[in-house]
Amino acid sequence: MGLNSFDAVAGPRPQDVLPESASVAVKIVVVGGFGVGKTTLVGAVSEIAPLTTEETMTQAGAGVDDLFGVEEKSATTVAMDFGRISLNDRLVLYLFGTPGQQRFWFLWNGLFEGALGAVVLVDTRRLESCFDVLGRLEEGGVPFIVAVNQFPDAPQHSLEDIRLALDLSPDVPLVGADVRHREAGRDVLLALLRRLHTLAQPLEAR
Ligand SMILES: Nc1nc2c(ncn2[C@@H]2O[C@H](COP(=O)(O)OP(=O)(O)O)[C@@H](O)[C@H]2O)c(=O)[nH]1
Ligand SMILES: [Mg+2]
Repeated sequence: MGLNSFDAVAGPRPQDVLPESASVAVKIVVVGGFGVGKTTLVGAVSEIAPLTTEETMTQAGAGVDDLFGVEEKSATTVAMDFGRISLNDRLVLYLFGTPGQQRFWFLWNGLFEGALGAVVLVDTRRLESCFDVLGRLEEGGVPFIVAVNQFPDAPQHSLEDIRLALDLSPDVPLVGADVRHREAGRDVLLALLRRLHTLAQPLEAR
């Protein structure tokens, strides 16, 4: 099965067809609390029309989903986001964004299967919303980086303070980004790839 078989999802537009040279496909998962910008990140970087399962939040979510700071948000991802980005002629990333709300955690089963790494998005207004996610990644041994999605009205903290607040180990990369912008989103993904590359080296060479 060639890599292009994935394109059945998006249809046969010319830009959807991968170059013949594409030979490495990597699965990356984008996780984080509610409203941190997962769908935005996948949409900003994806070169295929991102597949997103947004559903208007129902009363069922009222009082359960923490809307603090994202009051205008009326849709939430119930299944996941899917996108694709070719980082160069050979390397293609498949992005899977998944909801951070606990009630959707059954979707996590299998999501990390075959995933090389994860991007954890955080919002400084609700840092605690990623604690569970970080715990699950650590438990599962999935390599990850943390990207702080800076919202204009969010408190400005130094990355060092955020690292302390999240109790991140010093070797986990922590970057700032405005994931609405393609370049910023791409830089986040590149930071994860650098991390994966480092982890692939023998300890003494890191
Ligand atoms: N100002 C600002 N707004 C953002 C940013 N990223 C996402 N948003 C907005 O925040 C809301 C939630 O983002 P969304 O991607 O749906 O969050 P998700 O629940 O993690 O998928 C949307 O209205 C986005 O337009 C950002 O970097 N800056
Ligand atoms: Mg979403």
